[in-house]
Amino acid sequence: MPRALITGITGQDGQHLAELLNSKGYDVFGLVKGQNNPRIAGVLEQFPFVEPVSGDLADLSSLVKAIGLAQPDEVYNLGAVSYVAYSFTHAELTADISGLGVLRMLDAIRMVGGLDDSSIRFYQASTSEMFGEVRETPQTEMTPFHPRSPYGCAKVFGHYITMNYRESYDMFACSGILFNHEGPRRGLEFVTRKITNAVARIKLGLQDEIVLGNLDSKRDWGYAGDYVRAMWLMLQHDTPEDFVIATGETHSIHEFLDLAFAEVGIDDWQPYVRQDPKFLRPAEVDVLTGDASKAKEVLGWEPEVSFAQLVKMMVENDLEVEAAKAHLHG
Ligand code: NAP
Ligand code: F7E
Repeated sequence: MPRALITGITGQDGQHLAELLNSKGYDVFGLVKGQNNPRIAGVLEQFPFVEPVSGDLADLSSLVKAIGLAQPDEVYNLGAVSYVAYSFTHAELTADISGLGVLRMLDAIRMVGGLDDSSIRFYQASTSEMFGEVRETPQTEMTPFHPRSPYGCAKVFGHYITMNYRESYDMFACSGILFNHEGPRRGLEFVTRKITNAVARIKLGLQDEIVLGNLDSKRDWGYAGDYVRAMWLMLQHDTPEDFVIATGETHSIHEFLDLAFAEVGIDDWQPYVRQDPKFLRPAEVDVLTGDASKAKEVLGWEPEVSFAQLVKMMVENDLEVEAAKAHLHG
């Protein structure tokens, strides 16, 4: 059976990828940071087939040990400080984990696998945030980078060091440049889930309003379940290459609000939405649109879930989750 090590196993993508690899017959190992932590234990309980291995992207020796224990054929490096707003107030931490963490993982693979060993295939979670202040639309694998946050800057380093180790040491190392992808497992701090969770709570009479920042941003939003399929396909390809993964459609936060509120029968959301400057960022990424033609041609990858289906899925999930919580508490 093939063996895979996933960093960021407790995150949105880690959970989807673990399920996908398990369904394909992999032995799945998940890098877990920190000491005994009830939150992490709670997540891992849902994935009994995942073998947890202790390790932190800030600590090279822990990564060497984790690779030694898991003996993976494939490593998916999804662990990161991934919340862009947080990266402005924790810039050094973000550079350390989301940037240098990639270098540490690549070095750990070389140390365990042998210096010229390309037998461990490596996936790096690169991001559309590297395009930032976009130089052209749509963005492809060839579009120059112009990151707009410490997160984007750290990811540019991770992207280039992955490319550099591929070119220098003949490693099977590649990056997926993934545009925003969401779903019921999305963290509550990200704008899509923040909206769908609040919409559900408003519908259930548990909350009065949503407080947001910049409503003018536009994103190319896809479904996380579709995107982890692309990660796996990239590591099954004959050669290590980088791929843009996106839907090719851009939608505004206004449109997201329209669909999410319509799902619970509210046509005019203006009375429920307030803006607060505390959610504005020092620098913003205004609009992103990805061109995933290369992934379609080379990997045969295409997204299956539409924008409207995504919003519906997230609102329905939050209605269920919030109703169950309300029932439990009284
Ligand atoms: P997420 O839900 O925020 O998950 C991040 C994961 O990283 C968590 O499991 C977290 O563990 C782990 N982590 C944080 N610090 C770590 C450390 N020091 N050592 C080891 N693990 C650490 O992120 P996601 O949405 O699943 O995204 C997965 C990856 O894709 C990230 O690298 C993200 O930057 C990138 N990405 C995401 C998107 C998107 O739209 N979702 C798009 C492009 C790229 P704890 O739970 O223990 O904190
Ligand atoms: O913000 C605006 C905000 O935090 C989207 C990460 O997964 O995708 C994600 O990064 C937009 C921004 O995602 C609020 O200013 C308005 O313009 O959901 P977000 P993100 O910054 O695009 C990329 C591809 C990644 O790689 C990242 O890891 O929405 N916005 N009001 C808000 N955003 C948040 N979070 N909260 C608000 O109240």
